[in-house]
Amino acid sequence: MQNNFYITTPIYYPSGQPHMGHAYSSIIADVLARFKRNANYKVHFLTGTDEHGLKIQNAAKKNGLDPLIYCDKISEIFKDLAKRLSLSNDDFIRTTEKRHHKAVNDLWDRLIKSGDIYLSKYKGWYSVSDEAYYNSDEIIKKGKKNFSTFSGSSVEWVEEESFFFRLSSWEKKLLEFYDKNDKFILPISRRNEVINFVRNGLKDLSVSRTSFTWGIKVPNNNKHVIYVWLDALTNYLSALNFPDTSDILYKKFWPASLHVIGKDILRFHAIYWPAFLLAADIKPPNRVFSHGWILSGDEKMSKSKGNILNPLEIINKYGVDELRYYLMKEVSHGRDGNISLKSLESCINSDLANNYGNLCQRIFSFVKNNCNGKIKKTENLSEADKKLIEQTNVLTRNLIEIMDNQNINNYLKSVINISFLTNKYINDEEPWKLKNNNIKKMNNILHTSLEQIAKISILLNPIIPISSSKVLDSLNINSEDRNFTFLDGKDILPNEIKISELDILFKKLI
Ligand code: ME8
Repeated sequence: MQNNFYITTPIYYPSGQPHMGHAYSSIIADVLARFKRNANYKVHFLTGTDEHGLKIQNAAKKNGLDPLIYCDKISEIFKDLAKRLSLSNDDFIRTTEKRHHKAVNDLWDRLIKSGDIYLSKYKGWYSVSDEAYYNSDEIIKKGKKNFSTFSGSSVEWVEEESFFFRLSSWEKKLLEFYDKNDKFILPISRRNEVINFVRNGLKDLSVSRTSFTWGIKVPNNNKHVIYVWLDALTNYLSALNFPDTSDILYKKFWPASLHVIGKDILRFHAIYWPAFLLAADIKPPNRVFSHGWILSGDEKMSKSKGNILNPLEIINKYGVDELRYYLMKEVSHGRDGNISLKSLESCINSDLANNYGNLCQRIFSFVKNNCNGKIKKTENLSEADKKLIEQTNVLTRNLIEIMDNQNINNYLKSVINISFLTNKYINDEEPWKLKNNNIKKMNNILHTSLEQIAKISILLNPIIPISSSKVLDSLNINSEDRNFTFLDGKDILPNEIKISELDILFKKLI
């Protein structure tokens, strides 16, 4: 039986140009999607744009465009970003699509039928930039303006008729749900944060607005548009053709295996979303993984702070694999990470050019220049060969589990360490000195090195798909063999191999 894996990025607000935070969320999800495909899962990977609400209505107005025309334009930029980041998404959803409206209407109807929605009046704080309601104890006054202490965004006072979702009545059931599903929220620190928040008491949530029009209308009440977060979260269902629960995509992929999100949108995904779903009698997703922020200096990288490193400019200058590798290596699991051009360049030099790139280049050119591209291994491996293989086995032992906990950063550290050890082995074994007196031993060293390169390239494939594929192509490894079965001790390469030419993978930056 084939295992299914449904993974999503957040759907992005097309309120401005994409930035490094967007790239970061997307790359994490793409790495995990590719990893699961290589582990022989049937993967469905979704990304898209979140196009309703006041934030987008205001952005369109500022640009002098009708909201839909504005969204048509900016969502194309996000689609293009997905391509430029080498995302392997199977779908790109826009919340202005018909399939999405249908799903949101159905979810709303279910919540009405279950008695979880009622009409009242909202009086309180709202942040347009976060599209979020805040309690009075989460507000700080600075001069004449008020701000959320949670996000730092400015808030406005809102009083309007609104439909409410009975979130307060889901408090106990949510706590039971977290208890039963101890890995629903990762990392653990975020899980604790959510549980504490819920334990402190949940208030009913306003789920419609009447002071603007850009959104999905409440069924049978045109005065109200549905709160953009109830609308946006439903994208994960619409992309599987919900409400048709007999649809093949829905049957195969719901509940979602993993929502990748940033820590700023954790409450929406880990509290509101499972509550909406439980109320609508739909299974909640299996996991929400919350990553930290990309910082520049010590601040969150954001347009309003003017400290943006533009992902497209970085890709143009350094390459997409380089950016993907750097972000995954530099930022620790679930934590915030500081990025800079200086540390990007030093990471490219140390890990990609001097370590993995150098390993591939030195062995490929030696085999090409001295062995006519052909190597045959004999059975009597040396102690040094065996030691390297054993060290590699130790380092790869827990890799699947590490990735199943979304710890890409630790995964990469182990993989790059294998590359380092292989370079060291080559330096110690000096195969070039054996050319005239011990061809068999030299061939074994070269074959062992190529097998190591094959393993490292398969392991790096989810992170640097373009460069690692070049190496695997040059090793003439079929695409269906580029999977993790070697982790059970199987060799990847046959005893006798012929390699093809390999171009320089990574240029060293001076
Ligand atoms: O939140 N570092 O969209 P969005 C890391 N439409 N991640 C960052 C970041 C930074 N500096 N800045 C933003 C939304 N992000 C909603 C999602 S899902 C149903 C709806 C991350 O475009 C942020 O944490 O504001 C979030 O995960 C994602 O980018 C989208 O942000």
